[in-house]
Amino acid sequence: MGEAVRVERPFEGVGLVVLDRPDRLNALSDEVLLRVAEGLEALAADPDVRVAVIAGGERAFAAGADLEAFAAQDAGAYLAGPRARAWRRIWAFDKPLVAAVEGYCLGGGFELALSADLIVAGEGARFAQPEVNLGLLPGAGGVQRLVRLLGYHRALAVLWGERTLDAGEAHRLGIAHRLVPRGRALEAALGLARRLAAKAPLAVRAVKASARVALEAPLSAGIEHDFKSFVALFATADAREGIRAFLERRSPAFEGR
Ligand code: CO8
Repeated sequence: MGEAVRVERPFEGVGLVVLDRPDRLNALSDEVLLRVAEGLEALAADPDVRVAVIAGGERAFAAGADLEAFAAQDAGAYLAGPRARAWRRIWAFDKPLVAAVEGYCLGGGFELALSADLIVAGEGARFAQPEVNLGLLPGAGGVQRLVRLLGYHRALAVLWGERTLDAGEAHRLGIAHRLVPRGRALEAALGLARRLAAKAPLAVRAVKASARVALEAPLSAGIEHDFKSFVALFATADAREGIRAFLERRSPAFEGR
């Protein structure tokens, strides 16, 4: 694992990916993106990890794509490189992923945060998509996700770089699930991860899979998917345990089976 990205297991059930390239405000080089993808895949494959958190530093979650690296590439080199696939690998992470955002969360950095399921923002966080100022567009899902999140008109103001969202606005608009004092996003994200890790893991992951279907499928197909998923969960030992624990007025002990 390279130095720019660390993968840790801070406590049972939770994995942590930290972008640690503060001198470049965590700009997303090929290496950083690859390490994030590899880190998440390692956490996905680890049966002891139920939830992951992705975090940057105090000044920046990530200030977007590495523009020095972009300057040295043409479109052919970009296409042949690992970036596009790395983004798909990140989106394919199938356990809950919480982003802890402090400071700048720009361009590809904003898209990385939007690739998570929940965002915890520290006051002082700033979200923007400045790509059009560079002759680019948010090519890693930012346009599609922000239009779905904010609606067409509000999203365009952000996507044309006319609107930077501070942490409070991001929270009011539903982009950030929680707003916490500056410097407390990681702590709050880890607390959230710990709570999610205590829930029935197969059910938590099935909800994420269903939510992904909801993004793509017509309503009737989505409901059909959810029904099948519900029946599959009904057959799990964890559902037996969860229901029994409720009736016996005790905390459930879920095993992920
Ligand atoms: N790439 C490379 N280096 C960067 C980047 C970046 N994105 N952002 C900051 N840095 C570097 C600076 O060059 C500087 O380096 P040095 O100390 O050697 O001069 C260091 O980080 C600190 O930055 P600043 O001195 O600029 O700090 P300021 O506090 O003055 O400003 C800003 C902070 C406002 C964040 C400013 O650095 C900035 O505007 N950065 C660029 C932001 C940007 O435009 N990001 C979007 C990039 S485009 C993109 O993300 C497209 C993604 C599309 C993905 C498609 C996939 C298919």
